[in-house]
Amino acid sequence: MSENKPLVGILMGSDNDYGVMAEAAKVLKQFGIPFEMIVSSAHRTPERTATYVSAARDNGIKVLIAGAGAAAHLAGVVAAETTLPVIAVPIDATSLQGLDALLAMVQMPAGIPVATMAIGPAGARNAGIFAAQILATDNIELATKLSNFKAEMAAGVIKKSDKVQE
Ligand code: RP5
Repeated sequence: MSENKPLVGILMGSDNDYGVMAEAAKVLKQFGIPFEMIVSSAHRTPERTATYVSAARDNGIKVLIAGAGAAAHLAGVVAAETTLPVIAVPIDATSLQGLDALLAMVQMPAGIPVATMAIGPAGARNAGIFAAQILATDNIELATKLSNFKAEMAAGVIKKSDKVQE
């Protein structure tokens, strides 16, 4: 994997989404996956979004992650412009606590799929892991890193279980 050429593009609808979407970035860094992040809104900057996404494949991007809150149509708009896999992260940005974004993302009509994660930081983290899993389908080195990650997670659970029995 080249360290410089981004394989994952992370879009977020507002700079206010950064705190959550940084979790996806952290995971990608952990797995040594090059990525880029941009703020681009489906409704405030529609042309910027379309331009970035429609060029993404030619620019070497393999997976797109879109995080947004409120009436969160960003992931759907992104998916409309590309045949790359799109992972959606609903963000808690309104008094509906992310349920609005979750429903907007998960209820895509037939023909334009997006893979919708959980609301908030856990969803962003899972988006990073899911992107890594997509990239690992033809990358044995990355697949090994993911196996080790799962083994470490399991060991952590067992260690905590031992503690509660003490
Ligand atoms: C969405 O609206 C963004 O993704 C953000 O989560 C939400 C609110 O945006 P700001 O008003 O905080 O910029 O487009």
